[in-house]
Amino acid sequence: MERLHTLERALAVLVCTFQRYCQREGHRNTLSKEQLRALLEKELPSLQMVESPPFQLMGLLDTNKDNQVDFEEYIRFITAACTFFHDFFQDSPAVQPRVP
Ligand SMILES: [Ca+2]
Repeated sequence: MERLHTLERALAVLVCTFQRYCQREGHRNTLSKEQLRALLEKELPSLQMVESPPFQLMGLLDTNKDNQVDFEEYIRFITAACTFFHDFFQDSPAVQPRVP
């Protein structure tokens, strides 16, 4: 596989993380409340300390009220998280984060 650049890797991680948690059970293209909770606990533990609990967050993310978080709803959440991180690191030195 050709080497991915930083933003390409970041996009792949965002998409693949969503898909990995969706495909564990149930609907294969959406996140249930339990899958959202698992994703947040394992992949975004630092954000949980400042955000609402997963079940409240589910109510905010699930804009079409089908009790699932689809990819578009997930990306809206990622956009909000990126904005939070941008604001948080606004005055920090510009250093590339380490991506495993
Ligand atoms: Ca939904």
